[in-house]
Amino acid sequence: PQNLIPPPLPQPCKISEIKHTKIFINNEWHSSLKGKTFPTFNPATGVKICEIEEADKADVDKAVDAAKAAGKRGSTWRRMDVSSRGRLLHKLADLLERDRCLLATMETMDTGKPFLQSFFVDLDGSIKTLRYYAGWADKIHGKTMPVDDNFMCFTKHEPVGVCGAIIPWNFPLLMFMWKIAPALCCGNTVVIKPAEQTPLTALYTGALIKEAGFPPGVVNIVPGFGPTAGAAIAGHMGIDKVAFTGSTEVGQLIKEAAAKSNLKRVTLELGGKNPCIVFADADLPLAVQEAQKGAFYNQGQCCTAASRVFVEECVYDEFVRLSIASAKQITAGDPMDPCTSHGPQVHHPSQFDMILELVESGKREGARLECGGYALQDKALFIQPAVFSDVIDHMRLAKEEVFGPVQCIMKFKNQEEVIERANSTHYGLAAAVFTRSVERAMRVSSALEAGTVWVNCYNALHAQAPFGGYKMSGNGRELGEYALAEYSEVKAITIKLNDQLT
Ligand code: TXE
Repeated sequence: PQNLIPPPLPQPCKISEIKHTKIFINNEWHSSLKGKTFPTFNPATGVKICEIEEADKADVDKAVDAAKAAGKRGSTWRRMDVSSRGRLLHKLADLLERDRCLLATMETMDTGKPFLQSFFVDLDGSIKTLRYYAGWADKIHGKTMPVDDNFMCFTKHEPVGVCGAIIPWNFPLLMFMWKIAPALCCGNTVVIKPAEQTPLTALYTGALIKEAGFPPGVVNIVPGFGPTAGAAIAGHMGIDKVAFTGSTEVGQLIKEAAAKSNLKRVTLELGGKNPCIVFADADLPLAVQEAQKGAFYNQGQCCTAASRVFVEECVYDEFVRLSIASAKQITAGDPMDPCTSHGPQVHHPSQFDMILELVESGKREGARLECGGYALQDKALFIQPAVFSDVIDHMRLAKEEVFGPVQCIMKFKNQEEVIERANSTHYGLAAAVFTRSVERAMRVSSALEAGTVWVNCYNALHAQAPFGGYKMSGNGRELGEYALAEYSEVKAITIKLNDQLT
């Protein structure tokens, strides 16, 4: 009907000044104890946005003291009604909705991701994660167990205590929420370190946490570097659990530091080399579109990136042809422009160089670069999306996480062979299957060694569904009901009775 005019697209806001650049402890803004700062840059222009106060070990100690005090027995936070805890998480979600445009603009400024993606994906996911866990706050039940003899036994789920979190730069605000929302809904307190490349939205959220009414010390934010502030969290004797998202190498360091300090609980969400399998009976245009979304979304900087696309022999040439045509239509541009779908890589020079290096390695090793794969000269950190065909399993491109806009297409002959090849990696985060056969979809998704399998879709993530990796892609699960177990201790209380309960 004529009167159904679509609403206008959201537009970025003007941000003239970044107000929150300090360390957030006890709902207050603190300067770095060592007096150090570090810059954050806009990757679309290469221009410095501002200086951030740098947290180091002593600042982390201060934050842990605050978190411990906020979570101790008898504190306001521990005495708070569970339904009020849920209300606070909803209130924080309300404030994110109020400041959605500003937060999306800030996220785009700091990461380079296209504004509409920040607005519709990162902000939407952040708000939904908060609301999902807000709903859980008063539903974290124990059980009653029938036990032998004259006893009664029940379990109580209690907070773990101070939860440390170390997050990456690809989805700064969303990863912040994936960590704090389940931690808070289970009654924990938090010390969280944003990535040094992208601290802005985390710090802005500090102001919202205070405005929402969380008691001081419940959430503390320590911007800083990995080997200093990050390592201080992983090895801290006063932190009871650490949740990490980042590289597999650093994940190993975190687990080692946790083991060598106080055996704190560890959850890890690490890298992936995710297979995306396209059978000849698939809806081919859909498979092309989704596989490419999987490869290029967020400039390829996704742990779930579809970095090994296996295509059945008889549709291989057609799939490659359609993928090239689709990739060539992408024009990288100003991420603030709502029409842009592909922005620059995050300001992380070693990552940028590594992507181009892997493209070179692919050419050297005999893969066929069909299009893209070069830095756009006149622009800061832009890379034209690349499509490689004829990629063979032993090539670096097929084995290493590229973390950039590079699609690698490989050929397979039959189902057993492709399952074997898809699983022959140390990673096991995500996988996808494209087929019209339900039988095949079930068989292949059962055989794949991955924490998530998508059927006829890609990157379909929901706050309600668990997310995490098999093998070296991680330990534990985030999101969904499963995450609650990672943020709770279970206490069994056994009561001696005079007689058996009948
Ligand atoms: O990651 P790091 P980098 C993968 C991806 C990418 C590679 C390297 O393959 O190419 O990792 O990226 C903190 N103790 N992913 O070097 O270093 C760091 O400050 C404690 C996958 O940027 O792992 C940041 O906050 N913490 C990924 C966080 O770890 C340390 C997302 C991630 O940085 C530390 C990002 C230390 N010793 C990269 N060293 C995903 N799973 O989504 C660093 N850190």
